[in-house]
Amino acid sequence: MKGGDVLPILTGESVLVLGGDGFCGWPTALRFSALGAHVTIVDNGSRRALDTTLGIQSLTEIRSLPERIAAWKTISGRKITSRRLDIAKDYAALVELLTDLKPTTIIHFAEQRSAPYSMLSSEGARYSVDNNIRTTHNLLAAMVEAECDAHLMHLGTIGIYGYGSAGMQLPEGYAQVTLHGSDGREVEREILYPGEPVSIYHMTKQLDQHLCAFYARHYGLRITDLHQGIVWGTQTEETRQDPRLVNRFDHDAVYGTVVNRFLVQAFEGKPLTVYGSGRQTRAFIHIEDMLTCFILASRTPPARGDRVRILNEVSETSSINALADRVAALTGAEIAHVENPREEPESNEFAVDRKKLANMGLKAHTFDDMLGAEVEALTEILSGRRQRTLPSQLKLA
Ligand code: NAD
Ligand code: USQ
Repeated sequence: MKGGDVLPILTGESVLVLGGDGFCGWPTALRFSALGAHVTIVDNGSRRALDTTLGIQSLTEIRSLPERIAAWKTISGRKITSRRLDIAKDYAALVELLTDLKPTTIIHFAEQRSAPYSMLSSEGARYSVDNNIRTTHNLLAAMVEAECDAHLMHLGTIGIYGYGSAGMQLPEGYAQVTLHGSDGREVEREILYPGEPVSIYHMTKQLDQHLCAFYARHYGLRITDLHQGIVWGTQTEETRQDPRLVNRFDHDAVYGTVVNRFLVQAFEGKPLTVYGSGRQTRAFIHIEDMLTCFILASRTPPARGDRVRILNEVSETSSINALADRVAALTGAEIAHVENPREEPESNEFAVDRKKLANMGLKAHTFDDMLGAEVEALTEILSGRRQRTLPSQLKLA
């Protein structure tokens, strides 16, 4: 179900993409637009501002949001509208927007998403909590106030549970427990699976999950919380149609995720920086599969009165060592074990139940299927920029 297939299956839908200028949000806005939805992006530009503050930048040359949107109109003939709005701060404008727009689907990406940034300083921690909890709670409260019946898809994260699955698969949100009453009775309950986040950022996602559960239970909002793994890959069917549509690609130590970092390190002829033992195991999903998950989830919203639906959005798990080995095999890069700058368990197993999206039709791609193509895509992206940033072309070994 890619944009290239262009079946306008979403005609008549009004989709609000909060954080639609970001790495996940921009390709999502394009995919929903390509499928016929009327898309509105809300973003406050905070991520671009943080890049400036931290002295980092996307490897790809991303255009301003108005330029991106204008390019999409030229190329596809489809209109995306946008609003610059701080969802954490301008509650009244958010209520007004929901009242006027009456979206059928809201996809909420608008949060500070770097675990390292949230642990860098008290400023990073406080900003992450203030921003993330307020965007989510303002949105939920605004939906109630504006009597908005949209299906809300919130971006959560699989790491809210910590990184151990106690010899079992992490369930999709809920766990059956047996409690023992004072009279000796056994009481069966189904509870939200307990989180054990290892960063302030991941903790904000756990708090979000409780907010979503409350608003679904108490106000009948229809909510899906997608517990997403580390998204890898850069370009999608739509973003590769024109250089002005290119997605962002972070590879610095704060916002760059591990696959991107390893690929760029290989490109630069530097060793791959495996933190600590490399026996940390993480969950991953390719960016095209991420888009498919959003389409699948948007087509099957929960009913009013349902509890918050939790979907584990993960294609595979891998240790960082195994990932480094794969990148090294593809590129000939060296591997270096460096001191781990993060506070995280040095070693963990990680198994995740991901049947729900598979049952909806997700046929997930793996590193085996897609990593070689990503190396080629990156080579293509960088071919115009090599002189400025990177010394050598990646060679497929
Ligand atoms: P990103 O930083 O690229 O994009 C987030 C966007 O939200 C930015 O454009 C930012 O300006 C905007 N934003 C932040 N706070 C805002 C506010 N108060 N008002 C309006 N706009 C605001 O991040 P991303 O990688 O696209 O991640 C999107 C979401 O997906 C996040 O919630 C993140 O936690 C989640 N997620 C990402 C990954 C991943 O690997 N990238 C994995 C799992 C979950
Ligand atoms: N790592 C290295 N070397 C590096 C960079 C990272 O070994 O050069 C290791 C880290 O120590 C960590 C693992 O790779 O053990 C993953 O780190 P990451 O930066 O790729 O991803 P993470 O911090 O987990 O965060 C990312 C996104 C976040 C999302 C999360 C999904 O930034 O928004 O929520 O993935 S998850 O952690 O599965 O919940």
